[in-house]
Amino acid sequence: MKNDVQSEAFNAESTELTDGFHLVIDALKANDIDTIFGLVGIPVTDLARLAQAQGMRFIGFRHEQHAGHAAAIAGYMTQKPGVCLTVSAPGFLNGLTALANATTNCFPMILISGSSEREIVDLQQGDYEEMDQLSAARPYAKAAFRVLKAEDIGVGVARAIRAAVSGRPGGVYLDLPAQLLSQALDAERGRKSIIKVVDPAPRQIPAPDAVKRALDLLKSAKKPLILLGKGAAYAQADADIRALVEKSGVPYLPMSMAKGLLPDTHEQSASAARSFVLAEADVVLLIGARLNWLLSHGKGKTWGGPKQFIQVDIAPTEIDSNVAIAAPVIGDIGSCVAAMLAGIDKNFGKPPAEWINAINERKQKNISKMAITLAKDTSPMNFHCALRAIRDVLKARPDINVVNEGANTLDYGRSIIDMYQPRKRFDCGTWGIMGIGMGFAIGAAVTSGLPVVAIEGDSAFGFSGMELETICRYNLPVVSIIFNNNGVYKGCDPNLNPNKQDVAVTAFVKGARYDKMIEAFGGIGYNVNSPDELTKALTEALASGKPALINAVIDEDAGTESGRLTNLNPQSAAKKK
Ligand code: ADP
Ligand code: TPW
Repeated sequence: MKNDVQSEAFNAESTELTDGFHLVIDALKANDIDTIFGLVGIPVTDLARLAQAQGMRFIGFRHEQHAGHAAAIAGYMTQKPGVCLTVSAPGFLNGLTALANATTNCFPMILISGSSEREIVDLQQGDYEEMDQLSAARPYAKAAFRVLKAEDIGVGVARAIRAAVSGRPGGVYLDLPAQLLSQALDAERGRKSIIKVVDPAPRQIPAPDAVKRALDLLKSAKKPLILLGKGAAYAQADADIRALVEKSGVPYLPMSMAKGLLPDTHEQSASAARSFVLAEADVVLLIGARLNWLLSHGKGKTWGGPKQFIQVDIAPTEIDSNVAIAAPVIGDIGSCVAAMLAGIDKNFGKPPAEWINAINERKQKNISKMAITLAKDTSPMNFHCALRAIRDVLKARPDINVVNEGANTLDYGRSIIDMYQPRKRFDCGTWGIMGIGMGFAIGAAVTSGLPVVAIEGDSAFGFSGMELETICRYNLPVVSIIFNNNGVYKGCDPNLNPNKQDVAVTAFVKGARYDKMIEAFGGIGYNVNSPDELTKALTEALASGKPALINAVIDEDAGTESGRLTNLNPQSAAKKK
């Protein structure tokens, strides 16, 4: 009988071989991952070629950060990790921002980067694009793995998928050294090493006593409120969430990316009375929303009088992270909401009429006031009339994905543009990051096959503007609308330099024509100065189904510094004290 070493050598000579490149693609495909967002170079060009040859889509970007954002938003939309592929060191670092943003926002994605020779990196002998990428990724990722042997690729990909989507979703880094990719392996052994992950995000059923405690508290409330976060949108428990809201009769507020989980026009939406309900509510049920800065950490003036919180979340350590949570319900949102829904029968009752009437009164007052502001056309346009024009066009197309970033453009956009379907609004999220625009737009268009309207501040757009070429190359139905007010926040700040050297720190070139940028790549450009022109351009661009960019000229004095976050600027905060 031959010993193992002899049989290994014999097999290698006589049987079919595979290699690291093939095994990575096989492992991704075995787990139904059909798209890679990335940017090629040593050592991953052949990996991308092979992916394409094997029937996967490879969407090539001009900068890795945007490929990473595309992967992250694909993960958020589908509950399958979006995959981003980069080269080593600089390419990896460019992608790392997106990975960190995905982790912060609880989006599942996997950043796969090629890396240089381990022996040289560890001895710091100066390899091409040398970097200890695994150590660099670890603090910014939910998990980070390196695979050194071709036969471990199946395990590496399986662990990355599980880490990305189970529990609280997040970003995972997978380090693939160049040597691994070219390592040969007996094909049969390779095939056997691939793992098809079974139940990657197992349900986590809440404890019945936790559900009862939550329902008892909700039932006892005189002024209950439900707050839906993007975790609730991610969970894809749309029908049960709607039923919970409707059967309980409790008014609700959607966080930015949870808009559309129930249509913004729903009669129980308290969005138009947001400050009022946050200050007045006595019991607040949080579903997939954290009490972070976006909710003033659950305390202070925003939250007014005393209140008790019920929090539904998959992450037990989220509870009590800012204020005491009276009734935590830990589990996946689908299971938690279903369990709560089962406890809401006709004995549960409805919230007191005084509470509902008080909210409706506020809503009507605020809506009428806002209608007057929105109806006013200004020349040049302000944020309100430009957004009204967009809102009215999008009303007829509830299937359209909306990307939104900037300061004023984001803050006004969030409140003026209504959403009607879940997981259609993608924005700066938990970090308030600029630069998600074109990456999210491409990710959303590729993933959904539906049009995208990206509503962008001119500064925000600048972070990812070169991806217009990517949009045109893949002929994606993305219409970017640039709110061009000549600068960051505003375009009319004075230059404070005593010698009048340079322009103001917030200023850009005046009268820039962003529409010309897309024309350079064969897309359609529009330059608009009025709401009517904007309506016409957007309608025409959407009808064409082609890549388009609308340069919307906005009054350079219309915005405020930092949009609605003025109070977070150190100087303004100091002045207030
Ligand atoms: P928002 O910014 O909309 O307020 P956050 O990102 O702050 O939302 O909160 C999302 C929360 O949802 C996170 O705490 C996360 O743990 C939770 N989450 C995400 N997916 C699920 C899920 N499937 N089940 C339960 N909780 C989830
Ligand atoms: C990665 C800081 C917050 S908002 C903003 C910047 C630069 C742009 C605001 O101007 P814009 O919008 O887009 O023209 P508008 O509507 O007010 O005219 N770098 C990163 N992220 C953030 N958040 C910043 C800088 C910032």
